[in-house]
Formats: sequence, structure tokens, C-alpha cells
Amino acid sequence: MKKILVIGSVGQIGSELTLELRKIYGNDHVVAAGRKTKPSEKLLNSGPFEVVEVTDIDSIRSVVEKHNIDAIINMAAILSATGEENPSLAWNVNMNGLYNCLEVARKYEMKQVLVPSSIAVFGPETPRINTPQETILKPTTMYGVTKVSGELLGDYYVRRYGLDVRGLRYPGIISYETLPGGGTTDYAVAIYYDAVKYGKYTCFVKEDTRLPMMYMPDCLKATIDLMQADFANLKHHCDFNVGAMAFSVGEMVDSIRKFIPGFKIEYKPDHRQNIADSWPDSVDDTAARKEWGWEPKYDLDAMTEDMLTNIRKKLNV
Ligand code: VAH
Repeated sequence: MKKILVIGSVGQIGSELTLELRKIYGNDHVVAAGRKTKPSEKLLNSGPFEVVEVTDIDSIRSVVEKHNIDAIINMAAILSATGEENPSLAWNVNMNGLYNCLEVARKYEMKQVLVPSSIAVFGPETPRINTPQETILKPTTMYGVTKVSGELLGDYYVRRYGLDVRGLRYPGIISYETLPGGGTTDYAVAIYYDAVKYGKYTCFVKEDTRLPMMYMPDCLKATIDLMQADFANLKHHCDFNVGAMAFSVGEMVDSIRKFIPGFKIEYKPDHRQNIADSWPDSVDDTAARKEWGWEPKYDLDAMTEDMLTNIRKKLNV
């Protein structure tokens, strides 16, 4: 891959993935793209930035031609909570956007497309503990429907056209650089910010809500390790389970109190509780470990310490 286009590069994962890829491939070899939302100075000053509307195939095509792109990473997505407020927007961005990326990649004979999936592909009928790689995919959210469809569409392009399409089922991703937006797992980021700012947090899911989670450094490592894996070793393509940790909100609170002893928590579950309850507690990621050597690094306390330290620095408190 000589020229990578990261669509959705202003988002939580896209913004940090773009900077990480620029360290590996060189600033001018990674083109950041987003909608009209203002990218960070760091992103703007470290390499090329283009405005792309993923639902408009011509806007993707023109950037591909201008920069001679040979790989696309499509991080543009409407997440689970926002997707339930606006299902048609979620379908349009997540599915038509993905279709446009795959069609452009096919027509320009690109080397690779990365299409993220999510644990949101699972639903209430899916085994909850150590969820298998092959299992029942009956999500209850439009976001989950688009992620199952996206996995199937990506695998179709591998089989039908021989396009190298890859994807991994991200758990909840926790980071301090770019705030997430519209996700059910956003509480796992907001709790750290509020712990630093106010010493307390009102959580929109119950104390015993347990979900698979991953710290951003591990998310970046998983994404880049999959991108750089030998295609010949991959038996799966767009649907790799990847695990790192799994914990309840109560366990997060205990971890935070190791660093902020007086931290207070209140629980006010809202509509996002139903979404969280439809997702598994933990996943079996044997396939990712076997096919491309996946190995997470961070556990809950290591993440908590790093999050609190960096949020204090960012907020200058
Ligand atoms: C969401 N952060 O909450 C996303 C993610 C597994 C959750 O896909 O919608």
C-alpha cells in the first residue's frame, strides 16, 4: 500500500489511526478525509486532508484520482445510539457509504479495503460468554444490521472480485484524544472525564452492565496488525472477533477509586441500556490470534491510570 485514504478520519478511531499510519507510511502517504466537521490541528498539520461525503461516490472517486489512492480505510459510521434515533441515516452512511468505497476500490483495482465491524453484530440470541467467531447474528439495532450486512458485503467482494477486504469486530473503544459520538459505550469514556473534572459521574447504564472493551493503543495495534497480515493466512476477512478486556461499570468504578478514592457514581439507565443488554459480555478471538497473531496489551487498571493521567494533562488540571 503506497497511498492510503482514511475516510472518517475526524472520528474517535479514525483520528488516531490516521496519525499512527502516518508514522508508519509517511505523512504524505496517508490522506485524511472527513465531512465538513473541523479536523484537529494535529491532523491538518501532519498531512493531506480532503472533504469527502462517503454517501457521494463521486467525492470518493475524485480524491482517489487526485492522490492516486491504492487502499481505503472506511471509518465513517453512524453508531448504535444515534442509529436508533435516525435508522435511515445509519443505513445510508453505513451501507451506501461502504458500497461506494467497495465499488471505487474494485474499479481502481486497489490493494486493500478495511471495513470495521463491531460486537454490535451480536444480539440477544447470541451466546453471551466468550461469544464464538461463528455464531448467531441477529442484532436488534440498525447499526448492528448495517455491521452484519457490511461483513457480508465485504466478504462478497473478496469472493466475487478477489478484492482484499478486511474487518474486525471492535468492542467498545476507550480513548482520551477524540471524544466518541452517538455510541452506547460512550459512558466508558465519559466516566473518566467526569472523574477528573467533577469527581463524580451519572452513568446511563446499570452498575452490572458488562461489555467487551479495548483501550485505543490496542485498537490501533489490532487494526494495523490486521492490515499488514499476509492475505494468504486469512481464513476470515471482514468479521474477526477481537477481545482485550471485559468489565462491568462497577469494576470500572473500583478501578477509578484506586486513583481517585472519593470518586462518586450514580446510575440513571436510559434507552441505551436495552442496546447494551443485547451485546455479549466477552468474545472468543482465537481466529484473530491464530490468523494474524492478535495479542492485546492493556488491562483495566493500566488503562485507567493512563486515561486519568492524559485527561488531566489535556484539561490542564
Ligand atoms: C457504539 N462504540 O457504542 C460503538 C461500538 C461496540 C460499540 O460499536 O455504538
